[in-house]
Amino acid sequence: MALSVPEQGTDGTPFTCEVAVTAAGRTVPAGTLSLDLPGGWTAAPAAREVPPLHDGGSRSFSFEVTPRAGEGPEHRIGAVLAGEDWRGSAIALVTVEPGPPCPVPEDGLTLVAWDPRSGDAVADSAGQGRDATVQGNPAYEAAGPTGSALRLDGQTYLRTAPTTLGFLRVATFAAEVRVDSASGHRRLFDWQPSGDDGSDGVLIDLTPANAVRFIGSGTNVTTSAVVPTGRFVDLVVTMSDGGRVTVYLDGQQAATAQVPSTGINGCATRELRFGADQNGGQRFVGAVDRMAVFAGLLSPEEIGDWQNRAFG
Ligand SMILES: [Ca+2]
Repeated sequence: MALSVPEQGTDGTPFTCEVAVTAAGRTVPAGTLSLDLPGGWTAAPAAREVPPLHDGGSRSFSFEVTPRAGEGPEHRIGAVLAGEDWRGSAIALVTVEPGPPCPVPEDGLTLVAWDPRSGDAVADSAGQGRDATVQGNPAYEAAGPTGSALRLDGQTYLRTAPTTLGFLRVATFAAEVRVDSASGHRRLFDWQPSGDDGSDGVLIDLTPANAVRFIGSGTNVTTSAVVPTGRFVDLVVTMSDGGRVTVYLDGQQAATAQVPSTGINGCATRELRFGADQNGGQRFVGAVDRMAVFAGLLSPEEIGDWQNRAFG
């Protein structure tokens, strides 16, 4: 018996599985041919009756198999031909890329958009309900691109109620920030347990040298993009489907880095923060005006227009 299947399958897309039965050296009596499939997979028909095959004879039987993504990529398919008191079998392997562990947001969706103006509440202009609260001192400066920037005095940061982001194959993070000094690691966006290696969630921060760092998609990369101090900078970080991280400063590409193409696992539920980690530490010092996160990859041409995309 021999099983013929494609090397690669796609979740939910049927493929043909061909089973060749050959009688070599003896007659194969009549039997029932069926497939032994991974959980959730289906075959049509479920079974086929195989007539007796005389020595030297050969016949092929086909099944339509619908695969399902599982936890790992490799799946084993078995074919079993069985009679009253005998059975023969064969196996083959099919690769099906694992599916995301939770839903992927609509491509390009604005996940959150904040424009701090006054007080301790910052509404989510994206309409996704990710409103933020100012933790610390809600003090504003008549500065920044909108003329109302939230002062981040070392005690102050933004936090949402616990929220899930979904699985992000691509993402864009954007903020108008002013860095006042360089000292230690300081958070920009944070939706990741402290100390995580990037397999759970994502964060973007500045290193002690003000270089932009990205932790997500299972890894930690410090880019060569250094944010200048003392003035507002339009900072955008994109992650492509292939794991390409690009940092733009004031609309110009400043650095690229590579992370695995796994994607950002945003499936947990935790606070989205700007300016501090999940423990309230590693606080950013300076000021911030508009911020947004997109479940999409903004192209170099679209980078300069992220504010309109987020706030209309
Ligand atoms: Ca503002």
